[in-house]
Amino acid sequence: MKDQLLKGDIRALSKAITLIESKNSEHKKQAQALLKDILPHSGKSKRIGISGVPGVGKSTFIEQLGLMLCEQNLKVAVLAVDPSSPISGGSIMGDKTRMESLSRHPNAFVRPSPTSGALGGVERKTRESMLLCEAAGFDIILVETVGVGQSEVAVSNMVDIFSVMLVPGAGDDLQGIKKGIIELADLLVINKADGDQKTLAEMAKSHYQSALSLLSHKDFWQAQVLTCSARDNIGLDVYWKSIEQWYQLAGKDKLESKRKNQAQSWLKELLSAMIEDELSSDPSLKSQWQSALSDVASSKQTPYQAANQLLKLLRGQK
Ligand SMILES: Nc1nc2c(ncn2[C@@H]2O[C@H](COP(=O)(O)OP(=O)(O)OP(=O)(O)O)[C@@H](O)[C@H]2O)c(=O)[nH]1
Ligand SMILES: [Mg+2]
Repeated sequence: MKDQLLKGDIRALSKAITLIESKNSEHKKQAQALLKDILPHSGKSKRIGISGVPGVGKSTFIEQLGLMLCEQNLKVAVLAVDPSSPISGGSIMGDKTRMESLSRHPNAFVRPSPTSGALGGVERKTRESMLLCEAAGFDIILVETVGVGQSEVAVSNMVDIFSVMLVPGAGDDLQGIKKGIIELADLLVINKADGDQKTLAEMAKSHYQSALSLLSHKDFWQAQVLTCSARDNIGLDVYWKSIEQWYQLAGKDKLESKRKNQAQSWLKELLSAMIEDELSSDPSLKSQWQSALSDVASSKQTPYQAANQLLKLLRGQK
């Protein structure tokens, strides 16, 4: 599968992503072995995140942008992080993530969000799928996520550039978005700047520009505000110019150091999630994990004391 994948075979890529998403332990092993093999061939793409509340126009935007880039002979992969909870059922982004014209383009690969699992699991699968797409020779990876808190933070930690899409006139413009999300954004894109909404979009743009000017500069890049109409395909070229400008300003060194930091924080997050998983699922540790949880809840132990004890247990297990 590796050789086919490196040649850019889309079927091999699809199969490899299916392996990564599988719950079967044999598949999991195969997936990790494959990832290890292809890792040296990853890292060559531009990684772009696009988030925004449901209905803001993310899929329309990504489809138009994707088609524009495919026409320039670039290979574009689209991945999605849909944090729908298995409890509420169904996906938030639904069928609209299919992007039919883009999917049919020979230079494009569109993969919907993994359907199950907690955000952590979906996040891991998306990160790993991204590596596979890179090994398969995709120049650009677009990651769509719906604007509901956690998933935005997760996506901003796996991409080079994080864009947040907004629509004009959604109540008080500055309340339409949490400050935290503005801080994550490298690009704010006000979509649906067409028809009656055009003036509102320009007003929103200056609101956001002044809001952003109150925030401190990010290293080498000051977040930009753009308007566009994904429906009418207006402003997408300007958006892409900003992306290219970002890569130019970042240069090889800053890009590498950003990705290094992301990989290291991902390792740290994974490690603590795996430790928790081990404690809560291992039959011989489970009961101590449960008592630690109740002890800290009833103030019988401090979390520090409980963590120390659990760590001792884990060490003893070796
Ligand atoms: N007027 C106008 N409508 C748009 C524009 N972009 C998208 N829409 C419409 O807005 C609706 C939602 O578009 P989507 O692209 O599905 O939005 P989304 O953000 O992907 O939505 P979710 O995947 O559900 O989170 C659709 O009816 C689009 O036709 C635009 O630029 N202008
Ligand atoms: Mg969508």
